[in-house]
Amino acid sequence: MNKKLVRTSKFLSLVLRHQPEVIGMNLDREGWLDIGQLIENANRRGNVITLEMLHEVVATNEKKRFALSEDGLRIRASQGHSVSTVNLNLPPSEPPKLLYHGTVAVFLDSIRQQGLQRRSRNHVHLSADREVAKMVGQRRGKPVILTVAAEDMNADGHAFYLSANGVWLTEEVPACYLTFP
Ligand code: HQG
Repeated sequence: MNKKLVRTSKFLSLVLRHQPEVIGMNLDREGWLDIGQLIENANRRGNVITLEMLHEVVATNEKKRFALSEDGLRIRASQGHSVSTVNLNLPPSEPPKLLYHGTVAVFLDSIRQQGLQRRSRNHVHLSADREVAKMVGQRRGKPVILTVAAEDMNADGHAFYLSANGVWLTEEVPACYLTFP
C-alpha cells in the first residue's frame, strides 16, 4: 500500500473503531457507517478521501481490516473496536485447541494475576497463528507469545467469535487457561 492509502487506512481505523465523532458521526449498533456520509463528513473536515480510495483500501489492506455490507453502501471495521455500543453480532464459533496472544514482558505480572483483559477494546484479540501473534506483540517491543487453551476454555462456557478477517475474539482469558513461555 502506498503512503496515501496507509494514511486513509489509519484514518478509517480511527473513525470505524474508536472515534467516529472526529467526523461528527456515530456508528450504528453493528458498527456500520454509510459510505457516502462518511466521505462527505470526512471531506468537510479536511480529511480528503474518495470512494475510489476507500474501495482500494478495503481491497488491498493486508489484514482485511474493513468490510463492506452486501449492498456495498456501508463499511465497518472487522475487529479492534473500542466504541462500547458496537456489537458485531458474530455467531459464537468453536475455536481451535490453541490460540495465541502476542504481548510484551512488562505486562506479564499483571496478566499472570488478572488473565488477559480487553483493556480499551471490546474484546481480547487472539490469533490461530503464532507468527501473527508475534507481529501483534512486536508493535510494543520484544514480543512474548502466550498460548491460550481455547478449546478447554470454550468447553467451560467461554464464547469465542471469529471476525471477518480471521481474528479470534473473546471477553477475557482467565489466567488458568494461559501458558507463559
Ligand atoms: C495487554 C491490532 C496488563 C495485551 C492487532 C495488549 C490486534 C494486559 C494490551 C488488535 C492485560 C492491549 C488488538 C492485563 C491484556 N494486564 N496488560 N491483565 N491483559 N493486556 O492494542 O491484542 O493491526 O488493545 O497483551 O493486530 O495488542 O490495529 O490489544 O498488549 O489484532 O488491525 O494490553 O489490534 O490490529 O492492547 O491488539 P490492544 P492487542 P490492527
